[in-house]
Amino acid sequence: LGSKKERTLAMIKPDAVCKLGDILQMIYDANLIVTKAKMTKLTWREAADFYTEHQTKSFFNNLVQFMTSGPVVAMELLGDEAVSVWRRILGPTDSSTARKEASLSLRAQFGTDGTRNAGHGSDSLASAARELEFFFPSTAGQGPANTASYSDCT
Ligand code: DGI
Repeated sequence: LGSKKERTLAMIKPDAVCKLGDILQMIYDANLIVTKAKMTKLTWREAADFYTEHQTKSFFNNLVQFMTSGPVVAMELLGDEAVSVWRRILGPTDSSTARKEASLSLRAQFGTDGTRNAGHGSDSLASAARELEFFFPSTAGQGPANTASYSDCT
């Protein structure tokens, strides 16, 4: 009652994929459920497309360079207020800023700076819808069906 189940897109960036176990523990402790997961190496075009809203920014090339430097793990997380809960787990965008806070967020623990910051989380339900469709398209293409998902895991 009063709870709002949401789905959000969480992504473990190339610098933190080795910490996947620790990160899954944080997700579990926050009462979020992993309903879809995929490890993939983004092409330049895919990363640029994912971050298209930042294409005019000075840091865009560094961002895409970093995001294509190794595999990422994309997950659909389900839970009460999943969008804001996951963002809170991530912490501030810049990992150096994150480390100045009292609580050790994911970015404080596993990131390095403003570019290499360990993780991504959708910033709204609208972004979540777009970003989930990006990694887990509802219209399956070639290869194994990508629609496998727990219905709710409750
Ligand atoms: O939603 P966030 O990832 O916390 O932040 P965002 O959507 O504003 O930016 C997306 C990513 O772009 C962020 O995770 C890292 C990079 N970025 C954002 N602002 C800066 C930046 N990188 C650098 N180097 N400097 C910035 O000011």
